[in-house]
Amino acid sequence: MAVQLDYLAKKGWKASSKNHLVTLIKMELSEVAVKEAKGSGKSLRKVFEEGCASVAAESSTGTWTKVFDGKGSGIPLAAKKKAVAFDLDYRNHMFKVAYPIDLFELDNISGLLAGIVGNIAGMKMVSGMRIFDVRFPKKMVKAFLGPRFGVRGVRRFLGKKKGCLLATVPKPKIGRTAKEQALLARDLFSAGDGSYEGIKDDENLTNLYFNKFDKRCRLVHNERKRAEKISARKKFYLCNVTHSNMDKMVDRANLIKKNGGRFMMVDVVTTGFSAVDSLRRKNLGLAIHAHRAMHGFVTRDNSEGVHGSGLLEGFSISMVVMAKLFRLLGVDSIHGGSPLAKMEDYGEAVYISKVLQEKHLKPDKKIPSLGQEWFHIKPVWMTASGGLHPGDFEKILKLLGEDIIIQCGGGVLGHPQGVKPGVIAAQQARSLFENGISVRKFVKEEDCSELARAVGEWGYGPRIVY
Ligand code: CAP
Ligand code: MG
Repeated sequence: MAVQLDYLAKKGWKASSKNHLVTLIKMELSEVAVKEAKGSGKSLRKVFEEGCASVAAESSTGTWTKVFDGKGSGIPLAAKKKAVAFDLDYRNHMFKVAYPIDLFELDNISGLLAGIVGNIAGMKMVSGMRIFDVRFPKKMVKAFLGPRFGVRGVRRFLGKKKGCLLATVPKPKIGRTAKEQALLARDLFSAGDGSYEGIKDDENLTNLYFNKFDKRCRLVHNERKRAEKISARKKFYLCNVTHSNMDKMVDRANLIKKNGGRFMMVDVVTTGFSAVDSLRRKNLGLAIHAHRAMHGFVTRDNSEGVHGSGLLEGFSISMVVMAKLFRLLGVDSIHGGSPLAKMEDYGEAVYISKVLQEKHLKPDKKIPSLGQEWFHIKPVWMTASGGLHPGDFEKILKLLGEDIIIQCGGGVLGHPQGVKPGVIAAQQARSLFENGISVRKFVKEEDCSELARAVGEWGYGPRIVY
């Protein structure tokens, strides 16, 4: 689409951190665009520039052709408030777009995305695109509450001054009755030294005839209360309120509160930005645990270009962007991958933990990124999950730090000696790390320990979820 190149900033132009929202994009030109260029004698450089300008136009005030620009046309303001493409990297086909924030309703994520991401993946001249990052100016960050509890608030209500949190999601992911899930909670909370903190619903466990939400909520929280009394340690249950009807989610959240719960779990991608924003702004008094089910259809791209250089074949938005959006919207913890789990060839998990927890986030040296100032927005727990087992804890804690929830399903419930030994293996792995003792040394000396049996079964490094 030929547009006036006034959607292209002059070389060397820089966005204002105060008045612009900035996106970082990689874009591949389609065969149609390349062919057209060859046919019209245009250089590929020129076509790339046009493509960047088209993205800026299409995602702000422009369209594919000149339109009526007389009185009442809106053109003068459109020209003033237009986005511009800048910092073009002709080799890797990367570029940035700067949007004046007057283009957006400051506290409206859905509206923002309809602008900056809305139509651009549909452009004929583009054959692949990835939104690597978005950087929000202070005025927009200030429009959001961010997490109500965050890392410190959760530590406070759990009475857990330091160290990571351990949780398990029942596997099979669906199959237990509410009563059976409650009995599993009893095993998790009582095994070993009683220090295992959490149980979580799986992302697709909602309200099923054999595992009704209200019965599961009541029975598992009863086990939590029982365990807290016996162990004098606080526990948590990430109880999944997910539903496409907000009223039902609020009813479920209130039932969690009635049972003395401290967390609700929400599948934030399938319920959407509006649901998460509304749940946070209702201030229901519960920490929000965000599961990212379905994110793979947004964040995944198997082509070489996903690392910034090389050809990009798909259309995607990075987990870095998703993590930023949900931290802004106010979740207290979110699944962010793990340095060892599925999709880790992106090498993003460590940076995602920084996106979630640093106040003055710098761009990453390897991942195309923009950094972010977070102002009042609290740090968020990073949940590391996906094929993890006690043999992984040492590396994960070294790389991600201790403000994380390590979530093991099969890695605890699949222990060769059973569930409670699986919990004990996890407790041993955490305590070895906290005492600076190498797992390999321990396993060699204590070859009959539950941890040694777990390592004997799974070694070190995650089991890739097939
Ligand atoms: C992980 C997951 C899976 C895990 C846990 C979860 O999601 O959906 O159930 O793989 O099972 O609910 O934690 P993320 P296991 O990858 O988005 O964290 O430990 O058996 O892999
Ligand atoms: Mg799951």
